[in-house]
Amino acid sequence: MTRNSFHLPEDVSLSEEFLRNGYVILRTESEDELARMQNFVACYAATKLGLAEPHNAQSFLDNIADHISVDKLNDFRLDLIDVMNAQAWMRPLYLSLARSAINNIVGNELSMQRRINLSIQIPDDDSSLLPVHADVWSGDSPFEVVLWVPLVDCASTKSMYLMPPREDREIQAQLAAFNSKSSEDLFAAIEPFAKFLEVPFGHVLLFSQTLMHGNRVNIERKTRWSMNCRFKSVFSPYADKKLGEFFEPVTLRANTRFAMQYELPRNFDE
Ligand SMILES: O=C(O)CCC(=O)C(=O)O
Ligand SMILES: [Fe+2]
Repeated sequence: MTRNSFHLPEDVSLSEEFLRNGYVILRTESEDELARMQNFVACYAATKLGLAEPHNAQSFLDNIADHISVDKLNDFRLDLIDVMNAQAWMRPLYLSLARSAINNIVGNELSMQRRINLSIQIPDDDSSLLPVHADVWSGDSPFEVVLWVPLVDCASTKSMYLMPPREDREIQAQLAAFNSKSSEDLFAAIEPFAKFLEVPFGHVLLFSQTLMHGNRVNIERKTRWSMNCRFKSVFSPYADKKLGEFFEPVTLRANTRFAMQYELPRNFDE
C-alpha cells in the first residue's frame, strides 16, 4: 500500500478533531489509576475534615458541601494540592491518564508543569471563579495544552466553558475594544458561542488554552472537583513560564539525552 501522509492513519481523526474544535474529550487510558487518584483525594479530604474514609469516593466529593463552608474552602484546597504534589507517583500517573492522546496531539518528548492544580467549586460559591481568559495572556506558551481531569461528573455550570476556534479568533482580534470594560462585558460577548463541556468521571479533556475559557457560579446541586496540568513539546517555544521553573522535561528520548552529553572537539580543524 502506498501512503502519502507521514501521520499514522489512526492518529489522523483525533488530530483533525483537535484542530476543528481546539479540544478533545476522551475516555482515560488508565481507569484504575484514575480511580486511585480519586480515592486518594477523597480519603485525604475526609481525614482533613475529621471524617471516616468514605465508602464511595465520588459521592463523597460530589457532596463535600455537606462538610465544609466556603470560607474554609480555599485553604482546604491549597492543602490538598500540596499533598497531591508531594506524592512521587502523582505526576507520572497523571500523564498515563492520556499519554497516547498527548503523544499524538503534542508530541512524545514532553515538558510537564511541575504542579498539578485542583479546582473545587461548591454550589452557589461565587468566590472561587476564574473569569474568561486565555492562559497565553498571562505568560503561557501557545504550544501548551491543558490536560483537565474531573474527579466527579462535570457538565453545565459544574464544568468549564471553552470558545470554539473560529469565534474565539474573531473576538480575540477585537479584544482591544474591551480594554476599558469588565470581564463580565467580555463574557457577555462570548456567551452566545462559549460551550460548557460535558466531561463525565472516567474521561479527560485536552484543550488549547489559547482559546478563551473559564467558569461560572456552579448552579448544579453537586460540587465540581477537577485537576489541571499543562504539557508541551520540550523544544517548542516557551513564554514566561520557563523550563526548569514552571515546566520540567519528563519524557526526553534516548538520542536527545545522548546528544545533550556531546561536546564538539576543541581546536580541531576538520
Ligand atoms: O477549571 C476551570 O474552570 C478552568 C481551568 C483553566 O482555566 C485552565 O486549566 O487553564
Ligand atoms: Fe485557564
